[in-house]
Amino acid sequence: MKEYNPNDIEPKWQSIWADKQLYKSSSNPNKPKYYVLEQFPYPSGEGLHMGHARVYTIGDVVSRFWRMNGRSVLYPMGADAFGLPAENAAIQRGVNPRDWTLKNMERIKEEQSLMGMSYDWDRYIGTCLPEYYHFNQWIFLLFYERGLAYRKKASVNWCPNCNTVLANEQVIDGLCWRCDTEVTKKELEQWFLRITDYAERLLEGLDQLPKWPERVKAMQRNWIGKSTGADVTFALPEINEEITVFTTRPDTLYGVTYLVLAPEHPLVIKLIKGQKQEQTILDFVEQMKKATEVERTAENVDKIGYPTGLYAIHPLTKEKVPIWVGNYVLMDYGTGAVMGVPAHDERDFQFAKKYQLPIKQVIQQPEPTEGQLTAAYTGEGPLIHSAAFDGISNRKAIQAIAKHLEEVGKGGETTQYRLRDWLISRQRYWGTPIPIIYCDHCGVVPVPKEDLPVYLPEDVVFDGKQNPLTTSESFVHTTCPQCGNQDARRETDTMDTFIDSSWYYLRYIDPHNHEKPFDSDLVNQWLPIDEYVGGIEHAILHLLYSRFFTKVLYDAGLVNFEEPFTSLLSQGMVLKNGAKMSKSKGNVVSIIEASNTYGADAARLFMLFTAPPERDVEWGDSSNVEGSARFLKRVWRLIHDHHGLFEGEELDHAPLDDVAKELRQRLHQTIKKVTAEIGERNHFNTAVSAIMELVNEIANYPAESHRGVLKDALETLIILLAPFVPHITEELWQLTGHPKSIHLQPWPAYNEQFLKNDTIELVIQVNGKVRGKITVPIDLSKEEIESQALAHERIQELIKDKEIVKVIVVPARLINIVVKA
Ligand code: ANZ
Ligand code: ZN
Repeated sequence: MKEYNPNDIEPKWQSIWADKQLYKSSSNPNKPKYYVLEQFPYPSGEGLHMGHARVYTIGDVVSRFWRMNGRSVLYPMGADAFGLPAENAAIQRGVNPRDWTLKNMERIKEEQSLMGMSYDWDRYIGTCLPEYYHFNQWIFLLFYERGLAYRKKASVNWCPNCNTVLANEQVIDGLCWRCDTEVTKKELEQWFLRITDYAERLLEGLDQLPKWPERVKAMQRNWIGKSTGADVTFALPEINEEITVFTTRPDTLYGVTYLVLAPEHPLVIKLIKGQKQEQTILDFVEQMKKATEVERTAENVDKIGYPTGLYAIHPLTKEKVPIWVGNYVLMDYGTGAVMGVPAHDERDFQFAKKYQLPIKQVIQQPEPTEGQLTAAYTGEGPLIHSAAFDGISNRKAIQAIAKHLEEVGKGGETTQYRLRDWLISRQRYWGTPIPIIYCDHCGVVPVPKEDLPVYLPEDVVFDGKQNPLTTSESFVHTTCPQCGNQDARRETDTMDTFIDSSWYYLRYIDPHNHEKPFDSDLVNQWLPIDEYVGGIEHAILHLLYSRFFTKVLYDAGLVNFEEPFTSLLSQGMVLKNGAKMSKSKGNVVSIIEASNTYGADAARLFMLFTAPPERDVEWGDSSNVEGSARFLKRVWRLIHDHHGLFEGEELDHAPLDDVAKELRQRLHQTIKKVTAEIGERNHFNTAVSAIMELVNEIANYPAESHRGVLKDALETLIILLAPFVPHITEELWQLTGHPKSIHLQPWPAYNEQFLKNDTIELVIQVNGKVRGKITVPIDLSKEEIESQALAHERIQELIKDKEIVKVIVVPARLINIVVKA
């Protein structure tokens, strides 16, 4: 017998599969489709580790399973190839970002192949290639035409270390998501995508996604942050203006004792003009513009404010309310102005205490305290000091007061979203150039679609001090496509790389199309994606942007579905010594190392078997994976021990004895279980353990027993293992005399009839007490059961002197013999 040596058979089969293009996908009208996708890797130059391998292995099992189950499977791969690391490498090592990235892309492909992945490589896409980013530009222009891409001067998050603007999502606790540098603010003309127009649809769409983890949906809902409340308008007769505030609590309107404007609020300058505090407040405004959202609004941050000296008129009481400017009010939420209700809002309470502003209670507590409130009362209760609304519950008052405001023309019900428009401008080189030209005569001019792609220039300077695109004369200077003005300038910002990943799953369908991003008919055939495998870190950004893109493409008539991902599988991490594998922690087990040491099959099996896919897996020391390798050796030996079966041995046609029937039953139960665990639940771990139990059964099967059943069990075992461990099963399939690839085999079906037991155990009771057991054929008649029970040796002994009153047979359970002494 040949020893099991993964280092021999794995590379051999990988190259045969590649030569034969075994995994090439094509839509077949006779087969239902199944689209499996994993989030594509980032070619950062660090190589792939087992955390990556786990994602790919999960997707690969799903693809192989559905292929064997008669689906037309699409399973593509690519590289998310634009972004900062390539550019930083260019700066640090003096290499060309493109060469560096392309080299890393090749390396990743090789590493993925080492794991035995069944990708259709003909559909490979790299987002940094002009044939891909061409259509980033095409889609940008589509957004522009539809009024969904616009430019605006904005105070943006700025990372002084990366020298770039960051989206809100890329600022984590006030730090740059990449380099942990403290983020500051800066005013720049920036391009935005109007994702806020889609806030409600993005929210509602989540309800149509039952196969998404609740946790991910909750994170998206939270990010979109819908609030219902009311706008309330306060008049400023002295300067003939008004201030509108957004509140979720119109029920507290009679408790307003002051207003607070965000420092950036456009009215601030007008209000403080000529006031004593003018300069102090202007300085404060400047200071606040530089601060981040977290610095201004975190709970432990001191509330700071200045009175403007002016008053607004309360819309219902007509009382004068002082107007303040304060750090804790943000310009880009609601209206940038709030009504201060210190009695019922924690922040307002702190503010009022600090600046000795009046506190007016308008909701009654269940047990009223003596004198002043010592904290904001944020609970429910009937209204007090609220004129005509006194006595009604504050819940009811929310609507009642909003309605009243609408009647008197001072506001009304409204909805706000936390979601902000998507800032996509990056002052960086390694990204898609935004296809816009600025002309002194024509203004902002989109590059005509026929002039795309706008290529990334090569004649640029990488010194880390400026946007390299601005250093390319040949790029910046251009001719206006509208008026021919030769002094036009190109936009030098590039697009956020999240644009690339917002539609790549559509490009896989039609990756070589040079006319348009994709053919709509083809895309409509394959999408939505049936299973999308990826990390929880993308729960908000990537998944929200992709859903947004899909809805815009839907509105433009380019796709006929609104949600791109039907089912989402968020896999857990692979840990090493309790920590996430990462280069900085020095605990990485690379794909190359694992496949050399244990073989890809053993590594795959280990990760699939150890935990359900959503949970973390501890890689541990080598003994863990060696357990999986031992199991594979055992299977290898088992097949070899019975090689005679596959070499023309005459099989008997005798009826099956009990042992053979038992194995057959076990086999069919295993098929049923494995099929459901993979196909319905993605529980690969329990599927593998069911197969392991089957191996034990087969190993214990007596060699002299029915040989046909044994052969069937062994062949089926190899097929059931094929999605998990594709190399060893391919080798064994060939060794057992099958010329065609196992990966083209149909998935085994189970037979309902064989699942059932032939015999059944029944309990015998005498006067309700258990006295014995009998095993009878499952279809035995009641009379037969009764007579066998009465013939039972021990029972005979017990009832011999007694009178039998009656015998009760409960089918499939028991026989109760009722006797009289
Ligand atoms: C009066 C009030 C009384 C409020 C009360 C709350 C409790 P969410 O739920 O997050 O939408 N607010 C409104 N715009 C703001 C801004 N630009 N910056 C900071 N705070 C702002 O929060 C809405 C509440 O946050 C609003 O309701 C407003 O305070 C404040 F007992 O108005 B409320
Ligand atoms: Zn022009």
